[in-house]
Amino acid sequence: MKDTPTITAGGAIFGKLKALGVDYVFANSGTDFPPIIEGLVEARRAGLDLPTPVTVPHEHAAVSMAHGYWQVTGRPQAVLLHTNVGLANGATAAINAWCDQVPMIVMSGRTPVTEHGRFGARTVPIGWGQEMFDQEALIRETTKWHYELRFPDQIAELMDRAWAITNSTPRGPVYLSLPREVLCEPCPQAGLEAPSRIAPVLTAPDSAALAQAAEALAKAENPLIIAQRGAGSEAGFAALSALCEAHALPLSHYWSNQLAMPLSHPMQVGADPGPWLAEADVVLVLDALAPWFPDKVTLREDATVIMAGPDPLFTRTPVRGFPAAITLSGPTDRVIEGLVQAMGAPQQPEAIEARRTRVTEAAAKARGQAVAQAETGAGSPMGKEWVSLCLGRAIRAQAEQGRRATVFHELGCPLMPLDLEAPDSYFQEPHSGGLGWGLPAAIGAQMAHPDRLVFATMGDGSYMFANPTACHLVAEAHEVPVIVLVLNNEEWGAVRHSVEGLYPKGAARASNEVPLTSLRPSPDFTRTAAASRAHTETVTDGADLPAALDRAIAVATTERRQVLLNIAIARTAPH
Ligand SMILES: Cc1ncc(C[n+]2csc(CCOP(=O)(O)OP(=O)(O)O)c2C)c(N)n1
Ligand SMILES: [Mg+2]
Repeated sequence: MKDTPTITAGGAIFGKLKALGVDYVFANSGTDFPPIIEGLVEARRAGLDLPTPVTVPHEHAAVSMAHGYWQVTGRPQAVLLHTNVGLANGATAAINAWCDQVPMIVMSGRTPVTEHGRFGARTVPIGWGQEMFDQEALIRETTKWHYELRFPDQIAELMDRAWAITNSTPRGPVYLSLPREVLCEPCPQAGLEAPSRIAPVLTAPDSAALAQAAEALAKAENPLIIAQRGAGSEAGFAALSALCEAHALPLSHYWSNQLAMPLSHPMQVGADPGPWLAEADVVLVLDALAPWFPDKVTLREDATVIMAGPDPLFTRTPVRGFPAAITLSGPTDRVIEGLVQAMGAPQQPEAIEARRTRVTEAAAKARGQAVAQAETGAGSPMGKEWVSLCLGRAIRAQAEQGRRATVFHELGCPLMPLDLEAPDSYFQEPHSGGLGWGLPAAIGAQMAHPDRLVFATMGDGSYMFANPTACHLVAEAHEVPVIVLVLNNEEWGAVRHSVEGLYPKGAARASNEVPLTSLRPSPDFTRTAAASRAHTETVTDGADLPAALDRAIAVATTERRQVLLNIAIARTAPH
């Protein structure tokens, strides 16, 4: 070891991350960072291949950028935060990543342990002020693995372990805390440029369970698939579409935060599984945390429920009582692949054709109704569905010119009227709902795919939760031409709906203004974005929206500049 060249441990981490396939380290620095910053420059000088460090002026945004990047690439990124305070600011976004099973390596400094006499020891009062007995506790429940670095020469091995665990089924964030004295020590360069020596664990469904599930689905008269988190990959998406086509299996996108099949697929029956569930004899629940509303849905007594996905029982959720007669455990695309093989060619062709006709008609009717409903909101102020309809049309026009698009939705553009086709064309906030995810996740996605059209659509409340100034700074600094649509109803509509839904005849609903939900006077959000030199417009009339979207796309693609449209949305009655 004596003759091996060394590098400051704070910089060694970057070299190893690059070797693990990390392109970006989303960072928010502090007094724990001198050995990281010094080490980074040393590592550059030493010629190590390094990820790009991104200065993100809020930790919630930093973690959410890593989240969005993973969603469109499948490659985990890293986040580097400042001690306990930075970690606490990033904790909500870690809850989101945990809920969505998004892999990432989260790190934060740990205030120096020593008070004097050692390089890196405490120098300023925050060295004492930021110390905790158990800093990892801030993020323990939302990570699969967490540890504190003790020795610099363990960096390469520990990072391999962190990477393998974050990528193992079910995926999820991991955390490493980094005491300043350790970061200051020299670390051997050997091993830093090597890929992981540890392979992630990818589970696969049990073959007997697959055979049972395939038989149940093949014999079912009224099967139904509920898919909430997509199909796992492009291959899974294509395989699921083909499976549903071949066997005439209807699929509902109930509270889905990703697409599992094209919305125009004849077996795609929309967001409400209610009427289908009432009749269903076999239900395949595909990676769905909460596949229906137990207070409103009564399943047939003889219904067989198949729970499938990376963690079909969602073992880290304390209370979840949905039945699961058959469980299929594995990455969603592997489960689908297994089902395709186990089901083979369709049996009972006559029954399948009869069902195909029935489902196709119902699906087409639901699509027609979604468009008609969206068109009722074309006035001033607009309905959210109208914005979706216009955006979907703009995206289809761009697709004809060969340009792909991804929509991020956080109380923004609802799924159905968008009528999207591609597997990674849509992401909604995780079911943990830690608001402020949409805009930074879209920026992370756009960093991965600079030539794609990326739309961040969100409510006015969600926009403010996103630390917009921090996000616009990153978008400008890294030339990220994200198109932000703020669907502005000047309120926390979802909170008001929740009050009025629980107390339909209550005092709050009868009052002029429901307390604690108003966001009036509404700030001029165009000025927030214009502060970072975005192209901005306010749109108040639905008739003006298509042209405004065209201008937004033109600016994003030709000038490569971020855009914000502040869109006036009507306050609606509860859903
Ligand atoms: C971090 C966080 N704080 C608070 C909430 C509670 N919450 C859920 S929806 C919502 C309102 C969202 O408002 P907006 O984005 O304007 O959408 P709208 O409902 O008005 O369409 C709030 C505050 C949350 N989910 N996450
Ligand atoms: Mg709102």
